[in-house]
Amino acid sequence: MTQTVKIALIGAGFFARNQLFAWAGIEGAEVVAICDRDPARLAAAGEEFGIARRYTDAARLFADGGFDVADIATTVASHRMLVGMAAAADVHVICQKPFAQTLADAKAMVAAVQATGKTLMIHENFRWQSAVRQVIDALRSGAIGAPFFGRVSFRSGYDVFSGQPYLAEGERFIIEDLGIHILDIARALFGDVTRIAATTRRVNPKIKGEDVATMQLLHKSGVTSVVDCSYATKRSPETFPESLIEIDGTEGSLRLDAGYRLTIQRNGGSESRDVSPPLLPWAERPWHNIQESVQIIQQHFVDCLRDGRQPETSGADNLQTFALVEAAYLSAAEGRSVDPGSL
Ligand code: NAD
Ligand code: 89Y
Repeated sequence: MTQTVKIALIGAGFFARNQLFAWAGIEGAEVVAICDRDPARLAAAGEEFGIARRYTDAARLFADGGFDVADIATTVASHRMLVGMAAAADVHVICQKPFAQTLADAKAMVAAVQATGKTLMIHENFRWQSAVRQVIDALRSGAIGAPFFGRVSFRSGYDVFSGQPYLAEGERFIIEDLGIHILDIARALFGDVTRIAATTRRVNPKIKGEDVATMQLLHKSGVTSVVDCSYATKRSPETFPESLIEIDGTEGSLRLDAGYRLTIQRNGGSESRDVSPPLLPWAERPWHNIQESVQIIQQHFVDCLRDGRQPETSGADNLQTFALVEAAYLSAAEGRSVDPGSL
């Protein structure tokens, strides 16, 4: 594929703005149409990014066509319907996380796009944050030998509810919204999981779902990892939205500490470096870490289309991350460990 990749973005809300900025920075990609059922949001995004083709009805967007990729940036309730429409229109698909409301839906959505032969990528971007990527690369290069223990930790008191009010309203919160990313990082580091045990708590009385989750994972590789997430942690410095990582390996250990400092220790020596993400021209702190990963994952998608390969977080791959989310909720509800493969 050498010509421009034409994209239609559906859902012009809080997060889509990052996706629109990122597309504008990717050579050979162009957003040709935009859709949001909210006319005010549609107009605001259309004006800011100079997109003339605007729709309030996704069915009309697909009927008019003229694009190669549907980039779905709506909240989860509409994902199944929109992915179905994209499959029927025979276009490639990017869909935001959480991919679906149930694992059965997620499997059906993967099958629907697979039947068309088109590419489906879940916008699972945290594993693409440049600091996290440095950890993945160091581990895969054997910097600390074979890993046997890992911890991926996201603890914050940042107010995510003002930008995303729906997060306060769902029966489920932190595992489905944020833990999904952190579980995906654990998979990127240590591979797929055979058992997970989780506990959850709601600390903030103003929200419906859980805002603390502590999960222990046994990976097929033999690694045990702890994935812990909290939006109830009042501490200074506030580390939102950093994922902190520590890994023990047979030859040494590695830490990604607060402030984007990566330390690798081996043979009695210690090497530490700053792996802070760049501040892209359109980005703002503290979100710049996430914003850069949006640019990187969208570039990865375009590269995959050009090279005819599957994205790292393809729909099929994401079923494993999604199953971990479901298994974590089941484990917490029933007080037992769960094999995500059994779901
Ligand atoms: P939002 O509510 O601000 O925006 C969603 C938009 O979609 C709204 O403007 C709404 O009108 C529109 N919409 C909903 N259903 C539609 C339909 N059927 N047709 C057309 N438009 C429709 O939500 P948000 O905070 O931008 O989140 C969107 C998605 O992005 C969520 O799934 C969320 O989990 C995800 N998200 C991902 C990251 C990340 O780092 N990957 C960060 C934040 C949010
Ligand atoms: O929705 C969430 C996400 O995907 O990244 C951070 C976030 O915006 C709030 O938890």
